[in-house]
Amino acid sequence: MGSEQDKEALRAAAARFMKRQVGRDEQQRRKQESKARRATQQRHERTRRDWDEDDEPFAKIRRAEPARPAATAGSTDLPRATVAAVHQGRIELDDGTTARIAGELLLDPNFRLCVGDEVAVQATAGPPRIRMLLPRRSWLARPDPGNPHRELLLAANVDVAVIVVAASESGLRPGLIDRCLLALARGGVAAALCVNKVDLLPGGAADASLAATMMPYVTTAVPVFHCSARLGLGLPALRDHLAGKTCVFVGHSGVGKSALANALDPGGDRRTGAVRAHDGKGRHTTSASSLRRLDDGTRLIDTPGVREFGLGPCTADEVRAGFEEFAPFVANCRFGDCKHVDEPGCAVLEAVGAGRIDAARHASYVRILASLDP
Ligand SMILES: Nc1nc2c(ncn2[C@@H]2O[C@H](COP(=O)(O)OP(=O)(O)OP(=O)(O)O)[C@@H](O)[C@H]2O)c(=O)[nH]1
Ligand SMILES: [Mg+2]
Ligand SMILES: [Zn+2]
Repeated sequence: MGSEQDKEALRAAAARFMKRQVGRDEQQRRKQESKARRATQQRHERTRRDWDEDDEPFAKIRRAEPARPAATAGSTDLPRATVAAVHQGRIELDDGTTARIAGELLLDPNFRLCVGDEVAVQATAGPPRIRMLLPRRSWLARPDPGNPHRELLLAANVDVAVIVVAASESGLRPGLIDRCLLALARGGVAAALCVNKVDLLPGGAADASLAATMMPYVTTAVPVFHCSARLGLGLPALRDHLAGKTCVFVGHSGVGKSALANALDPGGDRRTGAVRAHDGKGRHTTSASSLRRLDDGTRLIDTPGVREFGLGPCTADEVRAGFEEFAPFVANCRFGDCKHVDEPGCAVLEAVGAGRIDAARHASYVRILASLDP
């Protein structure tokens, strides 16, 4: 048996050991965490590089709905309104009023409103109170730049998404169109394509190079509109197509989404951005989504420019189904599980070689397939 002194020394040593041990365990844990963080970061960077020539947040369309609070008592009989803009602490509604969110909804950490949301509103002595969010039919989201685990909602309850691209001497970027079409098809939102700024082309809306680029889309079920917001070209056809629906304009910054919304709604006053003279690129001017209601009941949602469209978890089969012009050929591929990338005897590749399938669309298919998570 050791003396009291020995016991004390032993206790001190044990404490030191425990401290060291805890330190080591803690260090180990931190190392593992930071390794995992680095790996995730690298994976994200890789995915982004694969996706995109640029490096900006991307948008997603989803059909299912994020967590939503239950209706509050007595709110189901209240009048309905649509959210037109979301500001700090106040919500603009499509009837022109400014509402506040009821306290019980604010307590729910999952509660979020976005443009296009349908809400039940209660009149009060002060500003009207939003008491309930109705189920969303569809929505468009993008990652929150400040928090990679969160999404920012851009628009909800959309019937038609108009993918806007701009005509220019440097040509269109069909990569965005193809990914966007796939994302919309998966999210159950109808798509339309609008080539804006045709006034910049030598041949205007009838330009030969424009016709060639858009040919693969003209042969699909997606309606294509050639417009100039500046000159008012092609707008009546676009207006007719959108009549009575909730529509969202999506696309790169500077393609003229706000200009188109303005041209379709001459009474509105949305700002459009000046294009930088030295490189012809648009400035980001629209920083938040907003909805406007036209006289015929059409609702137009203008969104900030995105540089990319992510697909979320998407299977190779879903990608293939999105390229419907491949369908007539796939039965003739030598292998039943042909991916139509580089397989021998692939009838799709033969059709590309023979000019029966657009080569740019096929290239875009291969890029999208390669960017899917394994
Ligand atoms: N030549 C030409 N220029 C246009 C046309 N439509 C828009 N522009 C110009 O393109 C620039 C960008 O237009 P915006 O409407 O701000 O583009 P946006 O897509 O809303 O851009 P973000 O809000 O940044 O996403 C502006 O300088 C417009 O004047 C068009 O039909 N022809
Ligand atoms: Mg804009
Ligand atoms: Zn094949």
